[in-house]
Amino acid sequence: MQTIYSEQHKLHHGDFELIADGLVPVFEMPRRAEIILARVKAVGLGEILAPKDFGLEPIKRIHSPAFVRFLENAWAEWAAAGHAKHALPYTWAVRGMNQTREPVAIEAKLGFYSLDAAAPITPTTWAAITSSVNVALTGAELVKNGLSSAFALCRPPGHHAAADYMGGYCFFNNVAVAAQYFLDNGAARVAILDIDYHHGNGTQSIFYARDDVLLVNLHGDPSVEYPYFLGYADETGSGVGEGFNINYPMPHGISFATWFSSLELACQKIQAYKPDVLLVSLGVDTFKGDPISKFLLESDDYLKIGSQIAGLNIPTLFVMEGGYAVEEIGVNAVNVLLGFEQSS
Ligand code: OKP
Ligand code: ZN
Repeated sequence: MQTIYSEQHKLHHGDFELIADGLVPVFEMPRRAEIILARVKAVGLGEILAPKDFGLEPIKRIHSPAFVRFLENAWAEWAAAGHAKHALPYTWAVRGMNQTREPVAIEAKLGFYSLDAAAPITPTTWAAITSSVNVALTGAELVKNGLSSAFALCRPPGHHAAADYMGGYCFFNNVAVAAQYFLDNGAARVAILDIDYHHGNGTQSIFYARDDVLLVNLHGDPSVEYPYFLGYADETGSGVGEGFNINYPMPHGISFATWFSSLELACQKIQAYKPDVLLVSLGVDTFKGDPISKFLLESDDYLKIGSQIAGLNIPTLFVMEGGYAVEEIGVNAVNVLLGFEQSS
């Protein structure tokens, strides 16, 4: 399997994120991608390719022009306002406040275009987030042109980002942009399987009213787990999209066997949909050693996940999302790919 990777990811390295304990050093760091790349090389997974530059048009098929403009200019506006530390939001428009009028002050724009304070913007974040989308799109192009699989080693991740908001370490929704690219280049139906520990709220909100994308999410129960405000089982899609969004929320501490039975159900739904292509939002924060998650998967379990996905026999693009047990992230992520290859 070929891997698409760009060194540009290193240009995004926030200093702090806000969690329950206050401002803490970011969990989503450059070393994550470096460890995965090292493991790809160590096992000889396949060729490693640099991304092509697809420009902003494919991004604007998913993200609003105003949001794209905000991200492009955010650091310059933040610096012009006299701030030197990395930009984080701190005020949000909740029920009853104006959620549609873009404010002028950059401090307010940050809240207007975000879900939380876990996506710091640095002077070079823009270069990293555009390269991450290009990594996903390059993988999509390879699969569109006939490869049976590819691994987009994206960083920063994307599945919490919606059409017009960032959050949860995510800025552009890499997997959603890649899914749209397939649809714009000949695919009639695509499926997205999101196995990151956290619900992919951004991907869900982007495709919620559509029937050309089947989205299946396996994740921690949002009543007790981030992102808290989306990801329940009764969210099944709207309008023509009714039935094309499927959530499998699971409680903290569940066994791999229970988790895997949800994966089997997910695969049945995907099989029945008969997609032209499958995209996997590949998070390995389901690992027992993950510092911010509460599932208990072990490294060998990831081989079985890859094997199960290979059983679908659909051209597959893996798109990297989360995983914060940094020293083990390479083994865990690449085990999914090895399990896939061994069963393909
Ligand atoms: C991104 B991805 C945990 C606080 C959560 C944000 C988590 C973003 C996860 N105590 N902060 O889905 O891996
Ligand atoms: Zn996650």
